[in-house]
Amino acid sequence: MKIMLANPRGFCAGVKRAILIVENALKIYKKTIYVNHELVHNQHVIKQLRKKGVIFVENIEQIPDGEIIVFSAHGVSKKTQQQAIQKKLIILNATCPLVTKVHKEVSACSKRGIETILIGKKGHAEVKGIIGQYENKNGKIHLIESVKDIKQLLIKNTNKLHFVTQTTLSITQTKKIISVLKKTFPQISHPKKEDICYATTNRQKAMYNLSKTSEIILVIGSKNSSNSNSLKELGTELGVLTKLIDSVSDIRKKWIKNISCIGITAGASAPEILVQQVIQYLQKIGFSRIIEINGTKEKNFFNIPKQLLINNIV
Ligand code: 0CN
Ligand code: SF4
Repeated sequence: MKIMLANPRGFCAGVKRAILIVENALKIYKKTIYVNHELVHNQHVIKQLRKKGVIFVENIEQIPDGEIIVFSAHGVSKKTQQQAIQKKLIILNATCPLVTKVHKEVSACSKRGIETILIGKKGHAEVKGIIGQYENKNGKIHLIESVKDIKQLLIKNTNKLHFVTQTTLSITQTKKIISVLKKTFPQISHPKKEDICYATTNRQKAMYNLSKTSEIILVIGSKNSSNSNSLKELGTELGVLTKLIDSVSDIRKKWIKNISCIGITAGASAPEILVQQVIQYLQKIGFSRIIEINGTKEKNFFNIPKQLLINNIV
């Protein structure tokens, strides 16, 4: 009985950077660090940071004036940023640079009054932050989640229209939406480089190889993690029973009964230790062979703000 391990899997550069920002801030400031929203969407990471004294809030009004706030990897609206400034909070921005790229696009459209369509998941923190970059009252940002939402769109000037996407969506689903969007609005402009990020893309590519041999795929990631859900959806689309699990304790024996090959991957916010715990459990019950599948090598790295460098070593 064997285990197939996806590559790449787990932490992306944006998540590593966000965690390092908080950990270094704890060491440097030696006081309570507040984070707006969950720093990254992973229960294990959040639990570990809580143990170190980090306080997570959904509304920055909950933070006393003058304290330290970290903006989560998913980014915040301009309004939230303003509120933080008004409260004289010390702002440490852990927004992933690839989310900031989308913010800049939307902000530019807003300034030029170009109506913008955002493909994304309603209510998701990143989506709220992106929508919150569009402040022009004479223009509008429209959120669509699916092809059927396109029909409902009321666009003032279809010649001045742009689209962007959330960074962690399913590539296949998003392609379908974009193709209908382009047919419906032939003049629509779009980003030069795709908004779906490299980490989302590479982890989804790795699912294809994993699905070839696996009878079941375990995706390690939390329920509110968009990129982890995209992996789960893709596995299911590829015809493999795919389960999203937070940790080893979520595995049900009935899923793996009579199974000889289990695929394992992890979302961009899931730490490798959770993968290793799953492997250890499976090894104990007879999955003795581990095969690491080759995949795209990731060299992406994002710097942290200078004031958070410790001994100038990141
Ligand atoms: O799981 P994450 O924290 O976030 P989503 O996939 O839900 O967006 O992973 C990091 C991604 C970002 C931003
Ligand atoms: Fe950045 Fe992509 Fe990671 Fe999100 S999943 S933090 S956009 S690199």
